[in-house]
Amino acid sequence: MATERTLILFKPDAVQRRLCGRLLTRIEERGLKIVGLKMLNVTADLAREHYAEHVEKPFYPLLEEFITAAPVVALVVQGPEAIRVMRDMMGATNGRDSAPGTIRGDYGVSRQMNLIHGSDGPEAAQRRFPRDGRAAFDEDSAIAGEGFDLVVLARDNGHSGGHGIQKDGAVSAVRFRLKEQIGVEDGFA
Ligand code: D4T
Repeated sequence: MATERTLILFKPDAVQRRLCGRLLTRIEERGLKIVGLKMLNVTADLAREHYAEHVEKPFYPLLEEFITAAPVVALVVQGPEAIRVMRDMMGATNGRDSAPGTIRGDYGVSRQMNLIHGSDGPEAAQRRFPRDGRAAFDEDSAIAGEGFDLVVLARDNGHSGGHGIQKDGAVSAVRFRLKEQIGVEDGFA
């Protein structure tokens, strides 16, 4: 039984719907340990890196628009087989296919606005928090609570207002689509 670390994102819809506390609670109550946490804006560059396997797919432009349009909460979660345990807790990609009791199955019916991301394997976990100079989630620094700003600062190219709130236009775009798709207003207005 391996102790693992996995990168989890609470996506913009989870943040805007004020679900972060509930999601953190579920993770902690399961017995997993949060070893780092940061709110950040995902830039277009970071989105392309994060979703490298999807960049050429037809749904990617909308996915990038969604994931970059408002803040996410990124966390590193540690525990026994944490990658698989988190994936099981998240449920199927499409909220409509997710079993009740899973995060996506309990809180959503959307495929794109599916609340949460979790690394799907050690390779993805590694790639998605790389260990080069701009790594945010280096294992040792995560434990120490250091390093979390690095990827954000390196990638924060003036896109945000400095506190994780993006330009009005981008937020409005997500607000509109959230309201249209799940009937929930933006939380940062
Ligand atoms: P992530 O990567 O966000 O944890 O989600 P999954 O691992 O469960 O699902 P994925 O990689 O197949 O998809 C990534 C992301 O793209 C969105 N998506 C997916 C979308 O908007 N339209 C689509 O047709 C598909 C397949 C949802 C999750």
